[in-house]
Amino acid sequence: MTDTPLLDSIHDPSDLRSLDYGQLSRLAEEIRRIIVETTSRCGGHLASNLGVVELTLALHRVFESPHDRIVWDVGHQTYAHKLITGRREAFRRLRMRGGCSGFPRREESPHDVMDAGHASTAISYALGLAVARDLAGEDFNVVAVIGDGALTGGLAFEALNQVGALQKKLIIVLNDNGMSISRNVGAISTYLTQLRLSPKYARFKGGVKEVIESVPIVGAPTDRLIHSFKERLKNFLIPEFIFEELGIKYVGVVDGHDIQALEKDLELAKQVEGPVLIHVITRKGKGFPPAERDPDLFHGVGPFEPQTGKLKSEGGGPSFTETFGRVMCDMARKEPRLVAITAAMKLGTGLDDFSTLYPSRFFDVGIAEQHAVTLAAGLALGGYRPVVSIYSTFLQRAFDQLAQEICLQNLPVILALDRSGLVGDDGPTHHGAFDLSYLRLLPNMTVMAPADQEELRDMLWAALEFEGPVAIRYPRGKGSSEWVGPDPRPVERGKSLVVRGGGGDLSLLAVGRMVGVACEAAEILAGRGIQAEVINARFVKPVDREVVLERARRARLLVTLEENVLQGGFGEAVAAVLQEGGCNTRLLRVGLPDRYVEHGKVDELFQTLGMDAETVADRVHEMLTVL
Ligand SMILES: Cc1ncc(C[n+]2csc(CCOP(=O)(O)OP(=O)(O)O)c2C)c(N)n1
Repeated sequence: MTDTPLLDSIHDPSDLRSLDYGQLSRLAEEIRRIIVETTSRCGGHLASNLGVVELTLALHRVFESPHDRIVWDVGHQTYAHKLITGRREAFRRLRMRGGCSGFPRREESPHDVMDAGHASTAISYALGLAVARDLAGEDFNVVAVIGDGALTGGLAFEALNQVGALQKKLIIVLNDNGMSISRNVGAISTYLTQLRLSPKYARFKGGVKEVIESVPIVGAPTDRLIHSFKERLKNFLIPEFIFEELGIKYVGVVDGHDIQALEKDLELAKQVEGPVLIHVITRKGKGFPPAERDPDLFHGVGPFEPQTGKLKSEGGGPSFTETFGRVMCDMARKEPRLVAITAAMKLGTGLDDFSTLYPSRFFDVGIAEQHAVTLAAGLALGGYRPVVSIYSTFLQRAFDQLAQEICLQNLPVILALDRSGLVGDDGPTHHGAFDLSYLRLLPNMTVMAPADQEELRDMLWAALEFEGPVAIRYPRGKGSSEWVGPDPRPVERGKSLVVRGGGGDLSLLAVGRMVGVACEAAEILAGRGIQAEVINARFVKPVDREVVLERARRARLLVTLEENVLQGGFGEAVAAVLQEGGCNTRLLRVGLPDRYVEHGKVDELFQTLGMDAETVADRVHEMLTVL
């Protein structure tokens, strides 16, 4: 049991105000110990959280949450915030069923301003809150905390654009650690590095301003000349003017691990009438050497040994992600036009080796999913074969780009959708619950789902041969195959595969990982004397109409199984085929419900949702008895 006397005395952020700076630094150490201990058991966003402990304490001492609103971008860095806002007990079961979410959730605490999980939203939220405050004639502070990684997202710039124009009282804390998940990318990131590495600018700034201000202004013609001279001098000497030029006061740079310094600047910012940005420098992984050395690996981790940081191995064959990474390298060797695009998820999507082997054919665009998709469209127009590797949940951002820039023009872009279906611990913001629905409705799109890693390999190779856009969606974690060789088997477009023969009056048509569940359910049913055929659908678009209609004509019951919301999913596609084919065969659709699914282990969630083999077998059995 970790000894944390100071943290034990904090039940509400107001309790922080009676502590002196010595006690605060000991409290920060206690919080770090709890974060490391808990994350080592439950997994989570370790490095980001260790980096913002002092910043969190300073924010909660200067501002009075929940009266003042602290809006955390992404929300993956809110562990210290949770620990000091009365959630110590729930934090013991971080990301587990019934325990604390790994992200802000309004239902958890009044200190969580919004439910979060996707990046680059904080400034928009904060501006909305500030506008609402002023419209209602209320009086409170609004603070948006956004990382330098999240600042690569276009949404953040759309917000800054309006922040500068509206001039509302609003504080933006830029938490700059030089890292997104991997090292941050792009011109803005280079610009921030320039500011960070030049603390002299911060000291120098005041002096330079005075010099500029002291340039005399006399008479009308000189006025314009002098003004333009001042502008150029300013831009040359003070690069932080990029924010100032947008109408946002800039304060920085501030050491994000010095609570006293942070408090001073936050207090200052509180006095400013319009928008102000405080540039805070933090170290990702601070205080836990393995995470400081390897912040990208420890950005989001599974269980590890708290003493050494050694990750606990899951065992078994390669994950879908690893398989994707390997196959991409194989394909790149044979297809020189193949290029890979990721939106700040190089490690998460398995493109690490690819980026080393083929640096000129690899593009990390930052947290910019919309741009990733349109960039792919441009590359395809230029004769290349782009593969956009992206988590299912984050592709939601780029729906219009898929519709307009990819599908309308039938461009040969491959979308590799990792983390499709339930992701488990990260919960509702991260489940890939909708992709089959939002992809299926787009003309020209082919949508595939492999049942295991070997089939992922086959589908990736096949996608290179298909015309037009192709999406391949696969889940987090390991599939059933132990080993994946390099040579693909052919995949015929729109054709399903029988994986278990049955008695003819019951067919289970399953998508992706649900093929495994269907096989298990068929086994259970066989034990009860009911023979069920299992078909791996492989294609959600186009659906294998021939097989569906043929089975429908002889079966008493068809069952579809998918890890996607039932609305607009595979089951609905099959229902349409049945209706159009004039079949009134009974159809049972198994899939995700019409609500956001909470966090927890995938197996547990499957059970709760009635999507595990045992429950599916029971439901099928019950239906057959009344048919
Ligand atoms: C739209 C979207 N794309 C991708 C992600 C995955 N993601 C979570 S945190 C993160 C990096 C954020 O970097 P930064 O804002 O600098 O925070 P840090 O972890 O460095 O503190 C990414 C890419 C996301 N949450 N949302």
